Amino acid sequence: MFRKILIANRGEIATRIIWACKELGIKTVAVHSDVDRDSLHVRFADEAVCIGPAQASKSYLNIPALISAAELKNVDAIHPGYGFLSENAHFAEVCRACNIKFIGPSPNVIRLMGDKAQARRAMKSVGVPVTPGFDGIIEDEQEAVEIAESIGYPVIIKASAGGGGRGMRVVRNRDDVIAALPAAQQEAQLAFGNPTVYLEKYVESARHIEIQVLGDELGKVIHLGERECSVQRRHQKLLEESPSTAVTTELRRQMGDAAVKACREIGYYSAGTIEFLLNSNSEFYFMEMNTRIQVEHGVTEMVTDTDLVREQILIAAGERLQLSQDDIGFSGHAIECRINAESPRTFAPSPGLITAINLPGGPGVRVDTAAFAGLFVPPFYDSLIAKVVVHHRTRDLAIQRMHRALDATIIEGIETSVPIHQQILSDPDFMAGNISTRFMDRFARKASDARA
Ligand code: MV4
Repeated sequence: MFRKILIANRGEIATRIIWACKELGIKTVAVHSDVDRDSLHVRFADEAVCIGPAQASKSYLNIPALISAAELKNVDAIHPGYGFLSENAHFAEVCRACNIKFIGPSPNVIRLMGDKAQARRAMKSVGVPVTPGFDGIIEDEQEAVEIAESIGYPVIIKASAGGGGRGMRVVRNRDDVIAALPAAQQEAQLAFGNPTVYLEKYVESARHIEIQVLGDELGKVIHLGERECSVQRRHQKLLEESPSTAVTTELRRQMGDAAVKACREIGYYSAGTIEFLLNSNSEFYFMEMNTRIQVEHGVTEMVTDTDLVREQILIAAGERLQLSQDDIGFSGHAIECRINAESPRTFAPSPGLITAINLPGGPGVRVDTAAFAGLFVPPFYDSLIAKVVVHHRTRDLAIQRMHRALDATIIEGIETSVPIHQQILSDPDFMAGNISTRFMDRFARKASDARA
């Protein structure tokens, strides 16, 4: 087992990882930028190292500074959290070369899944459903039109190096293709330094359903059911839940089996997520694989009574997975609301000083946060400041519990997304479980109509 772990992250996920380490009796080293000197993750870790100025490229993304800190403090492993270097295959390789265990899957798997066109091919070759499409990359306009017409409109142009919606264009006819192709290539070049794009059939008004997996280094893989992540705005998830109102026990088994089979075939270990599109006929298609612990892992932990970060650490230490598929039960319903420091109207970031804060508690309420009264929320990083997660026997009860929890969530000094969540939870379509990736567009229209 590891003696000491460095956490290459900040905010709520850094504290979440420290909690798991404490329960395992593992010492922790926090790293922080200049502006994060007084952060909670620094306070709760056993040791801390300043790794650079505020700008992430000079601190939390600074591989030499992180490795120096790891060597200085003589750690056995690095947990990358989510974001930052968590899906950087090069960083995982550098850790390996320095004899520091990277808590995540192998560099090769990170690299494979980071290339979305390659990931699609890999999934298809092991029998995971992908949408009809073209397995090569697009060379020119004429080829794009030919392929689009052979697939049949609508099709979607995606960046190979992409993910999270950047460099993506939905096209519905020949003219669209001609206009969108260079735009998508340019956007991909700008965002990822790689203009490569591919084409596939566009699945209309689908749900975003993702399957949580755990695999060990001995080849055992299990799944922990789904998370419903369709409530998103501009590819930023706002609220997640498990189970999905669209997933039956049988569909969960099918999607879970597909995810497990895929992970076995690619030699996946650690925690991971396979994202699927689910259409209204209950047909599902591979979208992307996330090779990290995700923001929304807590909803799965609540319905399956597991600790995914603890499992990740044990797996990285080379232990065999104690959990078997038959041990995984799904109990009740969990919902997570992401509380961001942002304007509830414009969604613009709202950094600043938290002058007062009250966080909810009581039965079935979990809050993951590194916020406190007196914290200055810096403008340099992601605006997520807290995750309120509730659990109850049924979805309706979980919604009521979330209303109660958000009513007690008082954050003064900055604007937050709490009011958005209160509105979403009161929306008739949301309450009926009638959601798709178009939910927030309809929601925004309804809100502006109501104001007019
Ligand atoms: C799709 C799709 C429909 N059909 N692929 C969004 C980000 C990236 N993960 C891929 N995405 C999509 N891929 C096909 N073939 C629709 C989306 C999509 C989406 C997916 C999940 C949640 C919100 C979304 C919003 C717009 C588009």
